[in-house]
Amino acid sequence: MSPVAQPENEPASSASETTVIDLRSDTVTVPTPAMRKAMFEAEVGDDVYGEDPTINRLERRAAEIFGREAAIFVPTGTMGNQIAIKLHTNHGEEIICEQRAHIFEWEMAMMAAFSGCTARTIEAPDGVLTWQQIERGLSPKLYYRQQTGLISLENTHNMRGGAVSPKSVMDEVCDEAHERGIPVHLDGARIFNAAAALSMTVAELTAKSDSIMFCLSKGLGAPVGSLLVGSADFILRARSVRKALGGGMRQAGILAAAGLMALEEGPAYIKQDHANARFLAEELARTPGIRLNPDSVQTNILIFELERISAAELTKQLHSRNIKANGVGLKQFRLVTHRDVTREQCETAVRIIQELV
Ligand code: TLP
Repeated sequence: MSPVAQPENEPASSASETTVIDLRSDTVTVPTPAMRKAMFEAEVGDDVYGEDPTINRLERRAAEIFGREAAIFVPTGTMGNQIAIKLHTNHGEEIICEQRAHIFEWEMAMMAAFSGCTARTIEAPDGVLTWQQIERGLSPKLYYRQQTGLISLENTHNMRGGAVSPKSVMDEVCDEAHERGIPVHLDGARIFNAAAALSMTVAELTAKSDSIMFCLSKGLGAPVGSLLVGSADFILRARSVRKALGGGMRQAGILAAAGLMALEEGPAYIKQDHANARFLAEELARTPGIRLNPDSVQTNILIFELERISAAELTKQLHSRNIKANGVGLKQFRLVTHRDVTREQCETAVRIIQELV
């Protein structure tokens, strides 16, 4: 196997940890002192035997919040998505998803490697995949055509600048898919951001999806962990697939304790993250050398086009000024706000980006 490169955006060794402004992702938050205390005090047991009381509490609470029968704690969003894909599909089927969906672009081709499926991608530049678009990608029900095994939605849509899909659009996709016997999975890594932007509960917003994956370790601020939510039978089967993937984590209640705090208290911080992203968007939209429609920024992610400098060069220059941020295309750049970045830090970041572009 040929070696592959390490990320070019490894922290500059000269950067002082205390002054670095990290806008690479909302995955970078560190646990709060209260989370660390909860982790320290967590009651634990062997979760493969179902005996970790903190994990059991987290799973029950997640199911309750989403109005579903059951939930399973998984180490990563990727594992949650891939378990769902495995359970919903058969080898040789197609999965319909948006062209820049995380399951297609960032999950190591696991839909093929693990579930034997190919992606039928559909481009939705605004990040909102509608039934009208999906319908064109459906396989005809003919014995000599590979079949659509699953439709996967992503809300918010990461690589489309944190775009929010409204409930009406998701509901229509689910209704039409279900009429044709096709299940719908929701990559809801940032579903709490979507719900906050729409001022509704995650249970309302996701009511018709067959399964939902959401991350504790993004906007909610936990150090580790995601949940897959669905029917009791689906989650029981998910336990076997999680074990097969090496995701049986034993005394992981120390992680679930932080996750519980993130689940209960994290949603309250999201509005602030959105306001900070809006601030960045408005400032950067009027910066020469940057192309961005500020109205497209609805949540905590901004993606904009660079007109003069490459994304790799901007990443490098920013590093030397103690700001971490990444490109998501040759000239496409992403900034993500989160709990560990303040308005003042956003102001500093804007000033430095304006100097560099
Ligand atoms: N996204 C990460 C990177 O992988 C791009 C990030 O920094 O945004 N679904 C969506 C929509 C995601 O954005 C991510 C992570 C995942 C799934 C996977 O979560 P993890 O990283 O926990 O496997």
